[in-house]
Amino acid sequence: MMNIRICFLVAISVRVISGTGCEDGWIPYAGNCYHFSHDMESWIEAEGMCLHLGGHLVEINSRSENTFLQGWVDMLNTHFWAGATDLNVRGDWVWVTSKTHLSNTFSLWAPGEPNNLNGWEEHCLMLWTHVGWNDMKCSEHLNYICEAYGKP
Ligand SMILES: [Ca+2]
Ligand SMILES: [Ca+2]
Repeated sequence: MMNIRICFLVAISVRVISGTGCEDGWIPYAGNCYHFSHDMESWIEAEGMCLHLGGHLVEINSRSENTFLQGWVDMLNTHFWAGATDLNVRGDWVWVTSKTHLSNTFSLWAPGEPNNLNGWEEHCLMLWTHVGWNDMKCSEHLNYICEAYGKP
């Protein structure tokens, strides 16, 4: 009887997890799925890893999506790459997935950012714990957030 009960509970919890529409290791939010990496990569390598996993580096489209993401970044207490860059045209930040220019859409840089600190060629977007959006050298190795639309 005990075994049957345990099996029943396991079956229910499996159904709840799959009911989110996200694979293991992905967190659901507003219909999309998000993966916070355990490994650290350069920005380019991070985008490659996200593609491999069935998503892209995260594109932050709204204040509510940003609040959700920053909450996890703060809780995990780790900096994470996100999917925007001005590598093509300096100062013209673009989301790599949609090709939308940040000047035409939602953006929420931390005060004083992007600052291209010390002429360090900071051309990739990261989410900084308890601070927010910062431009960072793309060759730095950071954790990264992937986003998949629907089920990855
Ligand atoms: Ca998004
Ligand atoms: Ca910066």
